[in-house]
Amino acid sequence: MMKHMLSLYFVMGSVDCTKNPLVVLDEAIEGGITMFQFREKGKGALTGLEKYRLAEQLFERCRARNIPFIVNDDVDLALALQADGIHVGQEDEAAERVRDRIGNKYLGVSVHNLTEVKKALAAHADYVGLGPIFPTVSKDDAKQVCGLTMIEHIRAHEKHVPLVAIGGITEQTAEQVIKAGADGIAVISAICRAEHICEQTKRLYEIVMRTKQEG
Ligand code: 3NM
Repeated sequence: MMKHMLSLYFVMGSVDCTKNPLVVLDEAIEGGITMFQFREKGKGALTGLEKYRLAEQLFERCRARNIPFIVNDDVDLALALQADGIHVGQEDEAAERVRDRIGNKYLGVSVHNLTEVKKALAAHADYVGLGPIFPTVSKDDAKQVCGLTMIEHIRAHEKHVPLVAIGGITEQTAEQVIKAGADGIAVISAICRAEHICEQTKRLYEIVMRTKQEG
């Protein structure tokens, strides 16, 4: 179930969009995304009521199409909206504490190595997000690139952990990422920066699903 939802995980905030985020999400949903994360971060990001209003509208769209809606690094917002889950990084609120606060909502944790995967699992994370696999233009404070070998390394030691890969993943690299052992790809720019978002999303979905079936 979780491994299916991670297949094509779209991450986005208003800063990532060159047109109305609601339209971007509609097109991405039409194209076949399997999960969505609201990540309102970076220079010019909305805050306070504006952030809340946008989250509410994006959530509404996901709910109508049965797409799990995850909030990045804002437990209060996730709880206020009754979102489906929360995603936290290593520098955000500690995963154990977040788990206590959210009960059985989905909990995702960003990781960069096997030690962090084991810690996330101990905190009862539902999935881990590993990155950046490749160089990314979408995260100013991204860590050093970990490459496909880190996916293989983690998969070799944690056979069953639901794992989504993130960072610089494109139509050209999605297949390698799944073959290395990821259950899915999480992308910002591969969808946000596409000229035709729906068609691009369909292509990504097809690559991921075909490669997962082959494996
Ligand atoms: N987290 P794009 S990399 C949000 O390494 C995020 O944990 C990362 O955007 C991590 O698909 C990243 O445009 C940005 O590279 C992903």
